[in-house]
Amino acid sequence: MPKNIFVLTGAGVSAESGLGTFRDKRGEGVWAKFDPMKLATPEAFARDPETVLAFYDLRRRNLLGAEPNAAHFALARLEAALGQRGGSLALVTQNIDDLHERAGSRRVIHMHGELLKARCNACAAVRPWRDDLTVAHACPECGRAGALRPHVVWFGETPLGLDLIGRALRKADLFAAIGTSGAVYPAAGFVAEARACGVPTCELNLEAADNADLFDEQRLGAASETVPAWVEEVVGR
Ligand code: BJW
Repeated sequence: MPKNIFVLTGAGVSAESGLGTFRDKRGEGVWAKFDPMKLATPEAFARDPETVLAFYDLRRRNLLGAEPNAAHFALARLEAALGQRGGSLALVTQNIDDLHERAGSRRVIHMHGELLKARCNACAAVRPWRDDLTVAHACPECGRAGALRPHVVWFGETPLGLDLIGRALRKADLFAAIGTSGAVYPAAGFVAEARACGVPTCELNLEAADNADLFDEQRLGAASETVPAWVEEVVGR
């Protein structure tokens, strides 16, 4: 059984929990309906904070009503199994939801931030936040009003945890990407880094990702089916 596994998850792992994806080949993703440049950039937030906050309020409410699915639970089982055998799972998610944690994953790197946290643009404090967020809210830390924003990573901003991610990639002996379109960097480049280190790579996805040709193995299907089967196989190796 591989000892140190690196798993990158994307919106597809939470799709069956009712959280929408951003892109798909049928043109039904969030970014087919809404312009990301008007909702997911620091410039958009500076120009029109009400619209950006309303978009994230809606998604926060959806998230609070969602439940983890069989793919999230299987990844929590994988972490526990590797731990029992003296190995580790580096679970890096691009998702801002907390479904991995709610399924029992203990260590999750949220490289694009977390929807259930707010960050102050004035003092940089990060706080848990489950309510709607408005420009009238004052920062609980510094008291400044109008500076709170969702603790998420927008286009043009630096993803979080990149040092930890780099170390985990170099240590891995198996790399898997689950439910991600391979369209957004730097996450889409991790598979190439793993390959450069000679690590076997596996894609689990509903439809082939943009970077599908960089994977040694591909398993197409819904994450709630492919991920539990893959985990059972890996744990049994
Ligand atoms: C299923 C399924 C089921 C469905 N079962 N599967 C050219 C080259 C390199 C970089 C750039 C470039 N031009 C611009 C850039 C930079 C830019 C970028 O990559 N742009 C691209 C569009 C080209 N990147 C950035 O700006 C990033 N920052 C950065 O680069 O900083 C510089 C820097 C880098 C390194 C070091 C230091 C500095 C930041 C990116 C931030 C992305 N933010 C968002 C929004 C976050 C908040 C929010 O959620 O609103 O993150 S955009 C959105 O895309 C979100 C996602 O995390 C991200 C990735 O999406 P993901 O997860 O792949 O989802 P989808 O919807 O795309 O795909 C879903 C997949 O699931 C599909 O394949 C389906 O088939 C599948 N699926 N149902 C299994 N049931």
